[in-house]
Amino acid sequence: MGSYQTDTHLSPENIQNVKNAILHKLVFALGVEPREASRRNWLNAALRVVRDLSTESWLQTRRNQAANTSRRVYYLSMEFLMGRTFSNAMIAEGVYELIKAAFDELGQNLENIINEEGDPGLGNGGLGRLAACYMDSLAAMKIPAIGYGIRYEYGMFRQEIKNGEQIELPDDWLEQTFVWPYVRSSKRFPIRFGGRTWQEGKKTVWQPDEEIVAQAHDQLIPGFETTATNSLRLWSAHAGEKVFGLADFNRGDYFAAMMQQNTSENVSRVLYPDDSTYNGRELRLRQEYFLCSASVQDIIRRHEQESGSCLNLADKVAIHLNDTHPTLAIPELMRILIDEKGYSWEQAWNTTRKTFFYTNHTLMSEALETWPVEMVARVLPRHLQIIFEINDWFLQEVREKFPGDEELIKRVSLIDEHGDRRIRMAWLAVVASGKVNGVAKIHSDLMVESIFADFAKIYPDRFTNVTNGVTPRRWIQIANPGLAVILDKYIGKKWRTELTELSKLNEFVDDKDLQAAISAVKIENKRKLAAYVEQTQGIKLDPEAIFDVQIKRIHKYKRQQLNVLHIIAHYNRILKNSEADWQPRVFIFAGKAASAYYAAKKVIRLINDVAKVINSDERIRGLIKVVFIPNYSVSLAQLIIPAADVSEQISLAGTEASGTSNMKFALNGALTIGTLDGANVEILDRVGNDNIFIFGNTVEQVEALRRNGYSPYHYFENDAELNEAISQILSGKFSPEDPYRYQDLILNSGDYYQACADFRSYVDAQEKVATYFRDKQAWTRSAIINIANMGYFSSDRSVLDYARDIWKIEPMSEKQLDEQPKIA
Ligand code: GL4
Repeated sequence: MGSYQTDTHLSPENIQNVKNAILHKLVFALGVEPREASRRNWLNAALRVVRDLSTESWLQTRRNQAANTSRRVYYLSMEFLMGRTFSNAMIAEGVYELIKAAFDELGQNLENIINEEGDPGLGNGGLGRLAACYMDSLAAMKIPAIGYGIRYEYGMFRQEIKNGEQIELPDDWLEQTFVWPYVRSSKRFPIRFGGRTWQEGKKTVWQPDEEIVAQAHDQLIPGFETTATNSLRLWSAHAGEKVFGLADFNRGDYFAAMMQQNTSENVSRVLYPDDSTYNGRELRLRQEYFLCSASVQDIIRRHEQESGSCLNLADKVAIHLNDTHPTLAIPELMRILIDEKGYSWEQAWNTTRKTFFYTNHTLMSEALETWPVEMVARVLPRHLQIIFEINDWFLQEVREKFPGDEELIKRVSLIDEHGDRRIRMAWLAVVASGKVNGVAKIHSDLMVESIFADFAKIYPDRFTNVTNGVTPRRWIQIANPGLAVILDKYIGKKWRTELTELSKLNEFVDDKDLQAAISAVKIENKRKLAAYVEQTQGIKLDPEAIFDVQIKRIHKYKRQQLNVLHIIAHYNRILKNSEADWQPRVFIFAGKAASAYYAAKKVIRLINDVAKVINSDERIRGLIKVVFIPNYSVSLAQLIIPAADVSEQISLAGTEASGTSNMKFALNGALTIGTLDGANVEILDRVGNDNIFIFGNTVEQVEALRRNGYSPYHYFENDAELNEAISQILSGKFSPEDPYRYQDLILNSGDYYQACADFRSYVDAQEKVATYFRDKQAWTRSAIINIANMGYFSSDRSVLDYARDIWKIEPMSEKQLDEQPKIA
């Protein structure tokens, strides 16, 4: 133990100890004098103090896991959107109040210090944030797990809005020294590319022509109220000796040699800023292989060290693929087992198939990764051979099961032979995985009916569902401390690790004190958000108005354009009857558009153009405010979600695999307006029809419309309000300086996501929202029902489902975590 206590007992002695510890780090770790310390210095000093606490548990956990040789899961993901670490670590270690007290005595405000921390954007959106919630839950649930990802030098771009348009700027997050991770200089692995292969007898030899080095950076993942502390290991790319083109050096061309170093380090330079669209560039392939090769080498090294050999790998190791991005781990494991460990092909394949598990996160065809055979032949020639061999084995199996069905063979072959030959990565992931899951009930059902229908016939037991979840530590305790206090009072403190405890609130839905407390906290959160918006954008918001929020990636299928159409229709209604008693409304948007996604960027511009016209129209007396909050991030989500009254989850049915912000909003007492899509369906099941606003066509209706030749013009011609709103956009009402700006937006682009078809039912649902909101008591009662019934959507439940049904891993007991003698 360090020199201070870890319990939250706020004795003067404990506070003094923590104060001393912070001062000690400030002076001796950072070399800064207290009187000249900036907020960031204080943050870094305190982060170090908390890291010391976590480090002790971390080392202890590793030793106990190793001694137990327990089965572990390795979670491979190209994205981890972790959010800030400081508050999370403080609450996990139980020292939040102590540190706050210490800072009070040091004359510093803890909240300001917390807000000083950067927010590493090493992910795009839901998929990356899910990985982060799972890391938190795996530790809290004491499941032995290590996350593997890439330490991008530049994360998701920083978004600015200039003249209504998105501008992308580099996010130089490493510029601010980030003291949380440990650099593990001894954990380096060579990553090889290119070259050629040949046979030496039965053995295949691969001679690569390029080698770079993967260097490990470990972030501690402290489990909440347990000593269990897992790791997230992120790899950075470095020039290996071999790429210092010797020839260049010998010629005395230092500069050319160093340039090559730059190229190899490109691999971990920047995150691809695209959510759910596959990008076929070679650098992305290299990034994916870089993650896979470094992680698999590390997994094997650890396994050999703990078990003495490589033999029982599949008994001890589960490797989880977060979407297809890390699928190259499959041929990489095969390669190492066969070429380096001397396994036979059959042995290697049997081990591999028992080791991997795969989650599919989207059905959108444009997201399905397929790599050109030609490119893989060039970059990873040995892996291509292995993939071909897996394909031969697999197609043989299919031919035996379904003799004579050559059409089936073509459809399921790992190689798509249409046009240039391509490897279908999702097919490879399915063939090599013990289990394949979708992320919400409806998505998992559609998955086996659509993209994986053939595979579901071949491997009927392989497919399953694990509905996504979110961590209550970050999404209630940290984001909404006011709500946490209320919950503690009414249902006790256990909800933090047993979220189904929330159902106890169902007893109190009519309790006037609870209702008053819940609405007071909501108003308080709305004030906080309003202050931020006023300070950053100069727009004043009325906290009594409905805060209606759509925050997520900007994408046509998520239909921000439908939201805008309603806003315009609502604006028109007010103008036509301005004396009526309208409910004031604030419409809040945030989210980034992929930098190459033209239509999505146009939607951002439309939102801002509409905001400009409506916000400055005095005739509507501030009854509508439209706000686009730039540079959406995890930290902004923590500010915005607790302040929402209405959660917009309006994707076209069948397109949003699950969604996770829908869960966070409902958990924080917002009412959902949503389609029967993704996890909305399961939220409806739990809160009941009276406490959610469901609208729009079902998956079946959407498909029927598609089959019968959907046309947006039909709706445009038959719905006067829709007609008016679209006509205003098209005629330049919101862009008078450039009236043709939105010509290609809604009608002319064919409205693939059927916004026009759902417009009427959406507007009607929005009417119901406004009317219901006037009945404050009924609204708050519904909000409480939402909170009370969100217990299922904890990521603790999700990871326990994975551990039990997919990975077959037992959580460790506190006793097991404490077996090995302490280090210090
Ligand atoms: C996503 C889905 O779009 C989203 O619905 C889901 O909640 C998330 C996590 O499972 O995964 N798939 C991709 S790709 N990006 C996502 O955010």
